[in-house]
Amino acid sequence: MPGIVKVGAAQSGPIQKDEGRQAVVGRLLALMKEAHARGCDLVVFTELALTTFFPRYYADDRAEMDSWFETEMPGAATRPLFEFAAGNGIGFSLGYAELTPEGRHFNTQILVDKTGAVIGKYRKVHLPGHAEHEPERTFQHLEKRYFEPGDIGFPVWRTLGGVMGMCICNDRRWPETFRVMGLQGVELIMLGYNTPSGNSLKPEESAETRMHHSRLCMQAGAYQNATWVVGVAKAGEEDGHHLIAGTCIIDPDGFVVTEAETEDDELVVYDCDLDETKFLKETTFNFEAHRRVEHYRLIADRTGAKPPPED
Ligand code: CDT
Repeated sequence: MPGIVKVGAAQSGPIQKDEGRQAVVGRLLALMKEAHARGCDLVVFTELALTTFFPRYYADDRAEMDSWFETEMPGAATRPLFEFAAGNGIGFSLGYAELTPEGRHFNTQILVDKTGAVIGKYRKVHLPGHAEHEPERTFQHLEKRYFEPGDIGFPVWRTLGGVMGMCICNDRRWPETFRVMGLQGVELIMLGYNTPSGNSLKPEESAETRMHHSRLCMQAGAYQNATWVVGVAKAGEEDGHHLIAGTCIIDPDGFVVTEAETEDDELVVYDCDLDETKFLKETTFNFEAHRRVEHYRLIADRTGAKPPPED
């Protein structure tokens, strides 16, 4: 049907520290097979979908962490995903830790088309957490130690009959992420997340509040840019650390149209009609007609907030 992309949001349940790539890929492949059986055009996997969320572990020597990274994509372990995609005409998007031939480390998401070819790559721009061990935290979040910020920006790609974009986890908390893709006419944004249920610096913050924050920014990003958003969690109790679930698909009005019911491997499927992005793109969020860029300069010129001086 013109305009419709059937999307499978493939939530991952927890991946324990000692679970090997082959076993994990087996789980992802089972989700991809289910997606194919249910007629999906595209299956979206989560952030760092091949391993446990390793940035919670500190290593003095960061080279010790290189075993969590992929040096090639596809590699021996991930090739079955590409073979299934090509053999069955299904696209997918996969998050993983990327170690480049030059020795650079990125938190990366790729987009693979129905022929099994990598047609898009995104490297996480907004890296949360910290670079050094911080004992005052109830747990560590060392993305700033193990990754460098993405160097590709927020590109979009024409594929599957639409304009597709990607971002990763913490990126969803920043409206700039969505707007930069919105300005390129994005119609469907794929994003995976590993979001701890607790705040390491604010123990009283509830998991419900964390879920609220997650949904709030994805729903706002969808509506304000008239785009579909596919948010895919890695969920559940991972090596004693709980991650929120809440995998969902959000329409261009900002409504959650379907969502996961569990904290396990679970596929959530929806027919995303890309034509539904048109109304808001042509009216309320007709950027050409309504944006006032002459007043937005600070957004690109200033990084930190600077309140006016006190009297
Ligand atoms: N993976 C990732 O980016 N997680 C972060 C946790 C930071 S807590 C605000 C997230 O934004 O969900």
